[in-house]
Amino acid sequence: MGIRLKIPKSHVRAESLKKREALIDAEEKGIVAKAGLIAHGRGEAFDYLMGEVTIPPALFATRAAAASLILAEHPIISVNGNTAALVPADAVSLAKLVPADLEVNLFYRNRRREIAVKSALIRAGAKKVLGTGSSASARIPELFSERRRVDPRGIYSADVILVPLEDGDRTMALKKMGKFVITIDLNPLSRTAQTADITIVDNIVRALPNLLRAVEELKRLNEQELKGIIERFDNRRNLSETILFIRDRLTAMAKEE
Ligand code: PTJ
Repeated sequence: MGIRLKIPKSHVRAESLKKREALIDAEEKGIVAKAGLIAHGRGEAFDYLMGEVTIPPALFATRAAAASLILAEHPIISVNGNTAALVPADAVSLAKLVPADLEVNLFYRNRRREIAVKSALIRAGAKKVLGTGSSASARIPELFSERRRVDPRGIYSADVILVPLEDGDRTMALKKMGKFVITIDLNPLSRTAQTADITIVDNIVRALPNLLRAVEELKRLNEQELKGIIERFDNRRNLSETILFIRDRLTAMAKEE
């Protein structure tokens, strides 16, 4: 057991420190991979550059993602260790609202982690979780990491897949299978961000609650209106706007005394 930090409420970085503690705790329980802690650090750095807030291009992408999930015939939410540690309840609520199935999909897969991630989702209220044990019997072609193991009832046969905190290889492989891929990734330069159909460049702790709200709101629209939202969205342009937002923010900060 590592050293536990007592975080004073008044600490300027209290929220960020709490998230770190939650991830360290989840790593000890087998939910988060060791590399998940490193990945979080990279995410934090990008979050810092954006001011740790949801920026307008992220909200725009969130609406397009919500419309895509609502229109999907067989949507799946792929859950890895960091997602299960940071936002299990939001992932479960989103799955219920869309409705979509939840599937455990791990880069660093072993039986202990599969069970730990599935249990975290069940504790958060999930009734059904795909992709563990013998149910991960299908394979994503041309993918050699453990991420290739998927559930035939889930990712393998899905049309729209939400893959938060992803590695680039699987996004590319899923695209080759003809899937529509939505990702949440704080790094607008990552291969995943650049390859997905819709990239929400935001911290998953803000992005999932926003996505929930967007699905709730857009569910009232008809099919044509939802298709219009997706057609007006261009991922390349949105990523460019994100990068320009960071540039402008840094330029403004550099000019401050
Ligand atoms: O649980 P597993 O075994 O599936 O492993 C998960 C990790 C995250 C270790 C694995 O997928 C991995 O190695 O991912 P990468 O290639 O490091 O990519 C993770 C991406 O997520 C990076 O671009 C980070 O900037 C981004 N990221 C990290 N934390 C957050 C985030 N994006 C949104 N919200 C975050 N909180």
